[in-house]
Amino acid sequence: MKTQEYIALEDRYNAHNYHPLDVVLTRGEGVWVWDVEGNKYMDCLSAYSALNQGHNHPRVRQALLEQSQKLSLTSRAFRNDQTPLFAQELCELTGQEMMLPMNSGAEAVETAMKAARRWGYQVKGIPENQAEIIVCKGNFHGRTITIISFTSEPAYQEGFGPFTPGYKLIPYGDPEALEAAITPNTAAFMVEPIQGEAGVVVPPEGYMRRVREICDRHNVLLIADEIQTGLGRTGQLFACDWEDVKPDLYTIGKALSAGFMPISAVVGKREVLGVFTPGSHGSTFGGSPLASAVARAALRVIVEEKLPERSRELGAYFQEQLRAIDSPYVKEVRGKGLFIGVVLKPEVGGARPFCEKLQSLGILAKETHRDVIRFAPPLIITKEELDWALERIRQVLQSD
Ligand code: IF1
Repeated sequence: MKTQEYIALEDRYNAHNYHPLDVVLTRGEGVWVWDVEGNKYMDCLSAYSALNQGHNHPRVRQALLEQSQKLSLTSRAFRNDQTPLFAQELCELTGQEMMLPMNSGAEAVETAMKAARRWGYQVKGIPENQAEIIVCKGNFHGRTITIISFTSEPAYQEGFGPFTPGYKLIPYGDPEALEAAITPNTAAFMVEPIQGEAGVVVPPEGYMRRVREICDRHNVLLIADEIQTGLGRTGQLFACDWEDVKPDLYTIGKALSAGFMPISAVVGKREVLGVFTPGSHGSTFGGSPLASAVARAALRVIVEEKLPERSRELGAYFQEQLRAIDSPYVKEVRGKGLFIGVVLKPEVGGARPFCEKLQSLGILAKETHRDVIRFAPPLIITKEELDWALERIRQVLQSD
């Protein structure tokens, strides 16, 4: 079948909740993907950072194959010999005490918020049903009804009400606004250390450290949503590490499976995750033996292939080279490590045509918030491959 036939099928049978680039991919290896016509592209999106280890990483694939031949799923009604090792290895790697495995990122976020509310009632002593969670404008934490209840993006909410109460929105990057919003009923502050969907927005230096100190002073939990920024993407294992901040809970997902299947988790303090009792929360597939084996391999690759260090070094080079491009269209290049947004001037009229032009030159990237081209290639990328991409990015960003 040809590209247009696949697109026609998808248009007819798949709900139109996305507007993808018109490329139909059929194979991936490392930073490269191939479409059904045989064209080769560099993947500079990495499935929104779910592919930090690259497509089809051989070691993770091997773990998937081996485990799939032994035991895929038990449900958590029975125990298995993979989940405990996944839990231990994740806690040891992240320096946390306990974890709770789920599937999607949104589920990890829901889990963290349930933990925070219950902690608020049982440990902090918030009166029943009064717990508040503070979040930031421009946030992206997922698509469930509760999560879109506190989005500041009207497109994510339209037609989906009524919404879940108990949330307060404050400006991002403003510690004073956090302090002013806290009440005795505040259970948690949930924040992305760098906002992804908002267009790779890096907060002012010292923000997370100030936030940590304010949360400590008011006995408010700090939940860092590192589903996109975590697991090496920004040049540290977690973006919080840039300021030596340890949150009470991390939400992680995406690259936790190296892109093989949906795997997410909340990892954090025993005092908080300890509030869950049998029957209070769960998931059929969360922490399955298959998922656990895949996640263990995905984490090993992050550590052994030094993906955070690679992201830091290559990201600095990539950003420097992008900033050096003399472009009439670019307003700003921002980001940390290989988590980069090229912000176009508003009068340019949007990043989509630039992404289409990049596609025609063999680079897949995606616009975000109309004016930002996001570059987030797999962290296994080499300098030579980055130079290959830069040559093409220069062609697109320089005036013709
Ligand atoms: C879509 C964005 C990225 C996330 C953070 C939780 C989740 C995400 C910080 C939920 C998910 C995604 C999902 C995807 C596009 C995407 C995205 F542009 F929308 F914001 F990555 F930048 N927390 N991010 O970034 O995780 O439930 O999807 O596993 O919804 O279109 P999920």
